[in-house]
Amino acid sequence: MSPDFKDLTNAVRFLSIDAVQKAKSGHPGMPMGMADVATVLFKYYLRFSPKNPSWINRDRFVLSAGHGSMLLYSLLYLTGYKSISIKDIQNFRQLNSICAGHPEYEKNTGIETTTGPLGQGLSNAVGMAIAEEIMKKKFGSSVINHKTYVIASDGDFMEGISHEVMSLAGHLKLKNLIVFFDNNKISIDGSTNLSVSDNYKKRFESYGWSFQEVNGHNEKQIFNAIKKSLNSKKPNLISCKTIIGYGSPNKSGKASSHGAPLGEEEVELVRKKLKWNHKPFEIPKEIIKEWRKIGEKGVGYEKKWNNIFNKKSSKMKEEISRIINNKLPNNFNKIIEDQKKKLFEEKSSIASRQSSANVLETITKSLPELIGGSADLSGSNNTKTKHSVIIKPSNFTGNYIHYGVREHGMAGIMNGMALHGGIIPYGGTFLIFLDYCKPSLRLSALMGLKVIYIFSHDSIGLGEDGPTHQPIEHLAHLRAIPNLNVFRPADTIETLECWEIALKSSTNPSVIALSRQKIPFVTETLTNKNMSALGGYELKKTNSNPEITLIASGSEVEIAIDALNKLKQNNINSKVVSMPCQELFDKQPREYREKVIEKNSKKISIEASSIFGWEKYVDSDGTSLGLKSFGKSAPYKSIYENFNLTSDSVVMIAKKILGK
Ligand SMILES: Cc1ncc(C[n+]2csc(CCOP(=O)(O)OP(=O)(O)O)c2C)c(N)n1
Repeated sequence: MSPDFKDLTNAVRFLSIDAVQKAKSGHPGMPMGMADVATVLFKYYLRFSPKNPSWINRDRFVLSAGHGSMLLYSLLYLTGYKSISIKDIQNFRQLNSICAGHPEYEKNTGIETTTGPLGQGLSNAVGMAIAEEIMKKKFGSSVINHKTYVIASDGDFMEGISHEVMSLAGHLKLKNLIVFFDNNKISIDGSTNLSVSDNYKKRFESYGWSFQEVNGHNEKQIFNAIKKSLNSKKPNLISCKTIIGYGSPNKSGKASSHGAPLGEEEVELVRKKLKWNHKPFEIPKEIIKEWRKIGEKGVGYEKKWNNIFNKKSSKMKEEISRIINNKLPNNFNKIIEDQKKKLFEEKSSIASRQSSANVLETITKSLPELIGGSADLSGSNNTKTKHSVIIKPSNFTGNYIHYGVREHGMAGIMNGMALHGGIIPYGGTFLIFLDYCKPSLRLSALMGLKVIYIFSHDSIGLGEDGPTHQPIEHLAHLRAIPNLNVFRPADTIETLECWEIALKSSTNPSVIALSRQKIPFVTETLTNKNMSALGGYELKKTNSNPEITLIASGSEVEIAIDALNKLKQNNINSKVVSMPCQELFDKQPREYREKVIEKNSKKISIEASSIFGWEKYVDSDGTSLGLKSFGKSAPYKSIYENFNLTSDSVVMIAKKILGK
């Protein structure tokens, strides 16, 4: 007898619970509860290709309830992805196993993204759905026409980010987004009645979503709901009433099945109840065969798509291949080179946020994959240029997204666009509001995504808006995140260079911190070399044996140069090091670093920010100028004076250190 629907779903359930049991850790309840929904999706609807997990027009599948990762691994193994073997499943949650607890993202494996921090997957999926619409508009619906499916749990919808992104998805009418809500009414602390009384139907409908509710264990109902959603004009929420830990006599419907192995005895009871007479990790051949048949359908989907794609113009094919493979256009270096020359001739003293806008103005036309936006601060972040075209509901011709006041959503959506491929997202807000989007920014770094964060108003230099708006600890915080470049450029040339590096960094995100206030042009010599790529470099010195090295970033390079001139008048030789990116400087060879930060000199660092972290450059007999408290509300020059961030203070400190 050929395997039936129950056999298919039970294969998913038992692989999941046996892996969790073997690892003695993990979350069996969700895979047991959602096995039916996932099986209907993979069996009847999902267009995917295990033989080519990166096929550009595949449907995306996001497991926002990432704790249920065994559900995904089981599905990938069963449908025939080479990336997941039965051994990998047996190694669930072990060192270096691809089957990690919360796998986030693994390129070319079928693991699109599953999020540990609840709510993130929803935001990624919204980003993927936007990316799909943008690319469809660009290349035509015969080439890009996929869906984005998500499984999300109670916890996902409790998180604030879910509100931000679902609201924007409704506004943009992302009809190709289909979210399955694992509505099992259980979270870790027990019943969701403890903390939620939302009327979900009203909630989702008020966002402009279509809402359906099904019994999440009824194949037909699930099938029909997905079918209906395929023709929807709105984003789709399918609330699936499920039983967590389905099949477990003593733990189903209870929080106890959520996040711990069921226990050997209970697993045996589940085997009896679901009539699964197979040993752990043993899936009968006929059932595997049936699952593999589902995976093999992908060859046909892809073949059909290739036939269409191959008939497209070579220009289009090359362009798609370029942006999918993260390659910049051939003329990109020339554009940067020419602009650098121009900037050097102009020597403009402008706010670095304005310099950033100028960079965007220069590159946007040649980089159609660059999709910008801001969380309602476009005019302040200078992220919108004359080449920006607004993306509107049901019209994705543009290259600029008004995210609204949704910093967290913006960052999660940018991750989703980067994960989708074919898009380089950049988005702006004030540096202070890093606090409102940091969880997603951390995931950009963890997943190694090319996402560019434009954080303007980067210090007390923003002035009168005062301490609530003045970032203090934020740069230190960002610099503590692995795999992230934090740039703070000092003038128009450095801003161009930092943008160039960010655009050429394929496996890490970048933050470009920008000043609100005007800053002078400080570059001394014109070179085609990207000096900011060294992280820090010698900008100016008064002789070859400086007694003092002044290390500064961004707007404080001006103070350092002023101090150098004043020190000279006091017969003290010094040098100024501009440090636009500590992460890149720290990667330079020791000889270079010791040459730039003169080993035998006394060091003073200057940054209008927390001094935390600068101690690595100034020895115990050096000093870091910065802030140890929150800022002040006043015109910016008086705030700088209030905190002794002036060239006179630098001179005084230098003299003191040198005993002069
Ligand atoms: C941002 C965030 N906070 C907390 C957690 C820890 N956590 C993991 S699952 C979960 C809630 C589980 O409830 P639900 O989302 O309904 O999943 P289910 O029990 O249905 O599997 C929590 C609080 C997390 N992963 N992310």
